Amino acid sequence: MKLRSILFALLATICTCAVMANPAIIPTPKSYVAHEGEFRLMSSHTVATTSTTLAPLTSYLAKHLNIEVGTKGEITLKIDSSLKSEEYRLIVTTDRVEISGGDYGGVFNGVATLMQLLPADVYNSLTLPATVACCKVEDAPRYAYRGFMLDVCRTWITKEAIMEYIDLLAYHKINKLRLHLTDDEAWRLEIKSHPELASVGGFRGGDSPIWPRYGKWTEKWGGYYTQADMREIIAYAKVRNIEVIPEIDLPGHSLAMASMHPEILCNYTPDLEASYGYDTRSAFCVANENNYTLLHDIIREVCLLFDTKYIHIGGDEVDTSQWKLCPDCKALMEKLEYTEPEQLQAYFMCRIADMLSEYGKKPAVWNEAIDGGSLPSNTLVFGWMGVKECRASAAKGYKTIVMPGQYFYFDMKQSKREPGHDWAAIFDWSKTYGLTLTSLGFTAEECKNVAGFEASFFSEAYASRTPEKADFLQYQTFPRMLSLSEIAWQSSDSRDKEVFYKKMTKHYARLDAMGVVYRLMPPKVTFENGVLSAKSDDGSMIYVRNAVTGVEEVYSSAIKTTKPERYVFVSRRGKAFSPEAAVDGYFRTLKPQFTITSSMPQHSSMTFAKAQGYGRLARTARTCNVGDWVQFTFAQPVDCRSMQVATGNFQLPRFIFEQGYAEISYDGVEFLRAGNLENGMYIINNPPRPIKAIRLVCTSRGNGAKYVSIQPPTIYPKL
Ligand code: TNX
Repeated sequence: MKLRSILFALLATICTCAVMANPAIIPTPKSYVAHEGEFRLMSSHTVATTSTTLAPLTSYLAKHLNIEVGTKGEITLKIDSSLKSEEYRLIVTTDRVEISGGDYGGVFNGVATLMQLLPADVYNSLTLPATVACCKVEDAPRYAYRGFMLDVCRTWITKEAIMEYIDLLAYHKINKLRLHLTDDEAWRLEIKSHPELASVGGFRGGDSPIWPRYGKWTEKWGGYYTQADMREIIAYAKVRNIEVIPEIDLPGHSLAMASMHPEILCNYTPDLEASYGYDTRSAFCVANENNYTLLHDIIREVCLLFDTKYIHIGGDEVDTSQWKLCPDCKALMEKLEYTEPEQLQAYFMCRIADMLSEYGKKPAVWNEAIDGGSLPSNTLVFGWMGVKECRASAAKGYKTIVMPGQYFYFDMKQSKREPGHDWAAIFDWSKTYGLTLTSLGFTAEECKNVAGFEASFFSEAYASRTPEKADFLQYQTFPRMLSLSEIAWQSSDSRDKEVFYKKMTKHYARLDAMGVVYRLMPPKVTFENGVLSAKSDDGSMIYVRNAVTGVEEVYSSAIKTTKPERYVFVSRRGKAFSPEAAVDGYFRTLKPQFTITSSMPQHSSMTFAKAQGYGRLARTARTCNVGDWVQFTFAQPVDCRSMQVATGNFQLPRFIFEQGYAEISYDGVEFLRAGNLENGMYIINNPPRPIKAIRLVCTSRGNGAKYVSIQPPTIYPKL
């Protein structure tokens, strides 16, 4: 008995030490050494510095600590030139806290670590006195570039929302925010020499020349940043050690520009029948000299506005077929003895790079931009398409940012039935966390050219999901952002998913205090011997919904049942929530035989038969117009609990009937009007009788796409 209690006591001591020696700091510092005792932060304490450079940081920290800036300074910040850029040392003793950094960024990193050593309400409103365990932290990042890219074009994101998001990045030592400011759907930055670019191009739909291809179709919708707004964003980010890098996406992805200024396009008359008259060409004509005059105006203003050394000038997904049809581009190719249109892109990018160098800036580009020829050797390349492209860029000697979609596109879904894109992959935090350059096959030479990692959030699927709220952006990017933060910072290549997951779940209390709507892992559901149970390991509460009655309650104990498929579980804590979890039976779908008919002709290769086989989606040969319809007719009437029929790609509200309604037939003859379409789709729950056919009827004109996609129906059986 005695021996057992001694053993217990010993174990308890070991555990406490382990916890003390390992506070859940994300990203993990190089070295954390725990010391005896604790520092007690009182409201009478002050933050002090003798460095004028650090003055903004003293206010930033004092505000979070709920104390004043002063001269006495129980908490002191200083620059120590023996430390490198972004390196820091944090010493906590019983009577003081000292943060030294190699530069502003280093001290900021120390401040961010100190905040993680305090109670979580430091992110909200810190209660004093508060304690910090004595320790010494010595730390520095692995990569100087730890970035995040935000697409503010497909979804308009306000200045205030960007600033709030900057705080979240800063807390995790992400130090670059790249703003994707122009795209096919919008132009978001004021250019004083061409004010219409933003004042007209910042809005789509309604009477705007830019048609509404994503979300909010029924209204004129959008916004833009004035140069004064942008200066505020830059300054706000700078205090938080974040550099704002602009992207002007050229020469493709320029449909918004072209909708306002069709004269930038290639010199031929396109066939606009499939797109209901909307010219969807999106690339600048390379041969038109006036284009370079316009672009010089833009580049000049962008260079003067942003103090970063790199300006991203795009270069992705250029539709070179436009240049092949253009007599002027063809003549230029001949003159320059080019054989491939990609060479024209390199020519174009080099000319823009020349403009940048006039203002002392360096070019940053997407990976395709280096395919058609060499760019200046100081170009920074962003490898998004895949690992192969990142390695190729690094092998050619370009400084490269590694961000392949299948690890770093946080607009991808986190599991099969959640919202988001899926073209690159479906993945959660663990895939991003697990990445190492060596496991991806990078050679030592290639690794030397990797300047860092970046994650991105493209916002096509956000526009239709109440963009006024931060929920979707935050849900998609947290906790995946924690993985990015960790791998871009931590010097070692060792990865232990279980250890990191435990650390994340401790960090969740901080995300709660920050008010983040993050994604929890779904509860683990098991069904054995007639007993259904659910478990979570992240401090969340589990709720269970009866799928037949719709009643939801807190899950407190295992459920005895012969129908486990009737129960759906979800975890929640703070504002965070998980996707639904249940036994497979709940998610089972029916695939009854059906045919598609339509007033619109079908696409030549993506035929209706493709969708009828429940394989891929089908396409029409042209966009829709008022009165167009698509009908799904079942061989036998279908008895089900829910049926969803849809135009458009799931989760990507484009190629759809923007507006319309559904008609339902129980006999195949008489059609009754049902509800309106939402994001191009219609869902009927608990139909009173088996369904013979559903027809979707369009009440709006085409939205600027060239076709409508048609999905096979999703049908859930009765439970
Ligand atoms: C690819 S990333 C694109 C974007 C899309 C994104 C959606 C890149 C250079 N081009 O235009 O928004 O996929 O995930």
